[in-house]
Amino acid sequence: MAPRKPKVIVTRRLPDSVETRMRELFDAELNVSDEPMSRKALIEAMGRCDVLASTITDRIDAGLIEKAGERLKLIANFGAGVDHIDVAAAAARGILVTNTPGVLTEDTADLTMTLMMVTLRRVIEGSNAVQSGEFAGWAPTWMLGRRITGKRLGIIGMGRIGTAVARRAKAFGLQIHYHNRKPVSSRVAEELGATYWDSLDQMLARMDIISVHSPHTPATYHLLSGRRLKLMPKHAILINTARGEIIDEVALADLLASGDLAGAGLDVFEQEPRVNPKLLKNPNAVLLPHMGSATVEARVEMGEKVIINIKVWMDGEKPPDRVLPQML
Ligand code: 8YV
Repeated sequence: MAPRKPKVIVTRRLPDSVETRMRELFDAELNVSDEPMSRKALIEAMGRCDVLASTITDRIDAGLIEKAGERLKLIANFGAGVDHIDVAAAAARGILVTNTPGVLTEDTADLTMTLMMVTLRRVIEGSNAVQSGEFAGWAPTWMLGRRITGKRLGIIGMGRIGTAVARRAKAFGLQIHYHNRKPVSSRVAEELGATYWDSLDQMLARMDIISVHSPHTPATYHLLSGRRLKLMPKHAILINTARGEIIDEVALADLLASGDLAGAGLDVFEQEPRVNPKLLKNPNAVLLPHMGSATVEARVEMGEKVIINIKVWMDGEKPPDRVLPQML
């Protein structure tokens, strides 16, 4: 039986309205400083709470779960991706894991389109040119990017976010292609005019833009390996708003540096917050600090989902957003 007011330790600062509600409903301990928790601090927290409200900056591996106290029954993650949590180890210890899917879909899809357009149309370079006083007047052959309409977009991972990107991209006149574990329903395929590729290699070799939307799991780690990245045409660009680990970042940086790939728009990196120095120096790389879900609305709704998951668990029911090992 869950305690009447469970001890909930919140590992990072969350929106004010979320934190206030958490204090009303739970015995909530907030992180006022917003400093990411060290491993030591996490062990200490997991030793004395009923619920840990975690974020992506907490690496909750099997070793940490092994040290968790008897009280810990729920890890209610603020975020959809749970690759920073060993879900199988948690399940083996009887600890539930929940996440916050759905509420960040549209915002992440918007940022994906932004990256696509900013990369193809050289928006950052153009803006920097004006701000640095380099703009000497319009010229017919200066600052030329590539047209978006009519290009082929290959989406890797056609879940909620991949599909939301496809809908937007279709409106921009892109041809939709995708690689997924299985084809989408015929209704969705028809709506999007989408072409399914069971071979990722085949799709990569034929697209103008590739956008990554699969979760990071052992099966998708370096899915875009050096070998696969080399299959992409030289003029193509690569967009990633999913997880850095899905792409071999060193290989990508090398291909961009040698001009064997035209550009990349990246919101996520393999070893955040560290970014490959070769990428930092490359004008064809548009780099953002993991802000796919960074809207006021998404972050509040993510917090509300965390609260609902804890509350439902507290009431003795199954929380709606359970993540089970077999789902990964
Ligand atoms: C979140 C994300 O901001 O939800 C996810 O999986 O990648 C981000 O949009 C982050 O994970 C919060 O923990």
